[in-house]
Amino acid sequence: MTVVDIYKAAGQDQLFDHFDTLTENDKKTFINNLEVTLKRITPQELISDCKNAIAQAAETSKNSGAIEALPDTSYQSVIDNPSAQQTYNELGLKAVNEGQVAVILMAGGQGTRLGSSAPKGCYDIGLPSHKSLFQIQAEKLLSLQRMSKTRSPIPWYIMTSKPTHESTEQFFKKHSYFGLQPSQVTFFSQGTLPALDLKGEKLLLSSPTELVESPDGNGGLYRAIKDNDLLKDFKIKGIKHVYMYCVDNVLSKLADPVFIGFAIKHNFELATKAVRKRDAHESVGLIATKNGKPCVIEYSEISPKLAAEKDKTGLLKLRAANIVNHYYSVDLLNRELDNWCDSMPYHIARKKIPIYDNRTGQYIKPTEPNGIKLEQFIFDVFPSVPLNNFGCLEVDRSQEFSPLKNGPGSTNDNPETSRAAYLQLGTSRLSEAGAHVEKDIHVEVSSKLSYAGENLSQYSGQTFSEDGTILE
Ligand code: UD2
Repeated sequence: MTVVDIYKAAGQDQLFDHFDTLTENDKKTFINNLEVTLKRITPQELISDCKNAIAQAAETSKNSGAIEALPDTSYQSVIDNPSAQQTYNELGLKAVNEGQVAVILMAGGQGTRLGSSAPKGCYDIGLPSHKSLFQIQAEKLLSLQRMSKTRSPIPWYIMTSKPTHESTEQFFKKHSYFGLQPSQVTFFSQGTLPALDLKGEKLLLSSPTELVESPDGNGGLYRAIKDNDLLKDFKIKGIKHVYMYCVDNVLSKLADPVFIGFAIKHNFELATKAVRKRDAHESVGLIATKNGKPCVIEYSEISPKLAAEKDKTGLLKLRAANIVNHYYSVDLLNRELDNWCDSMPYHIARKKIPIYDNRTGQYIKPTEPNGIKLEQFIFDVFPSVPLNNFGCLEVDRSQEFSPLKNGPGSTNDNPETSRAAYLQLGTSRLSEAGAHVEKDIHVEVSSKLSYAGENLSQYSGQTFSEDGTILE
């Protein structure tokens, strides 16, 4: 069967309504693009995966019977628990010191809600230093390397996507990797998936020779790890522990020794962090169990009733908010990666998708959702791990979670809230170290100077009275 036959056999004749008007060269380009997509997924698989995803989304929001909060045996809090925090921190710092820890950053998302065309990591949240998210994160690695006294730089694997790859690499080169060794930073790209019409039956064109394609979700990470052979690199480098996180959280503690120590101490092969939900309908996934297995119920698929349900103590029944900070042992990745790549479900998102109409030759920018984008979610592998092998660590929201999701001036999770959270955290740590910071004064404490509040005693007794002071 030719490529055209394969697509037509899957009911995609509409893709070729304009085929005879194309030049020979454009015909070749179009066929080649279709062939590349076939390698990722056939149109038949795509349509059946989409149908399953539509059914699954309906089922999750309707049938929440088997969903329960995590049992206490799988859930621990380090809030107001300094002794546990210290025990875990020491174990984690030892692992970092011995070069056993790598970091994977998911940076393939397109900051559509943020309203920026550049990769989110490039975003300037308006700090006095005007540092980008990428720079703040790079500086956390520098300070953690110093604190752990490791001789081997922490490997940082940055997953990009087609829309973010080039500009992300250029940004790091332009800023000389923010002081990191270029060899410790690896960029790798995730895959893409074709989009479909609202019924999930017809593929869409973005131009006369291209399908509409978009990044395959942060769950595309597993296939990207496999396609880029990262497990081989982990083996060569002696990596045993992987910390994965979300680019848009300015407070994320890269390679967090407390979190890694928590997993080591309890022999968890998969672990995640949680903070208390802000309110019943906050747009966060909820860490729970479904039929006795660990899972995350995404905010876009949970029923409003279950999201607001309270337990007998009067607190929200599901209140462990997912902040996209995950831990994996390399042993688990070695055992499960292939199975995860082959078995992960898809999720749908109804979006306004710019398309090319090949009957009229017009490019259309819709004002209403006109199509479906399919994506995979990174946490959909959680149910494949037994509950006794899974840990959830509750951390202090004010120290670890302030996501940048929405544009300036929006209600929450925006540049203003990210900036305020970062400045507030640094200023409170400075005060705790004995400095005197006057009322309403905020000091930017660089992440290169201090990873988690250490290294600030040198300012004890000093008064800070100028707002926006920067401590590098
Ligand atoms: C994510 C979580 C959600 C919630 C919230 C907290 C998932 C699936 N959902 O929702 O449970 O806790 O964050 O802030 O994790 N990304 C890629 N490639 C893609 C799509 C996303 O790398 O194709 C990255 C993206 O760059 C970001 C992270 O994954 O670092 C989260 O992506 P998002 O903004 O799409 O997730 P969100 O906010 O809908």
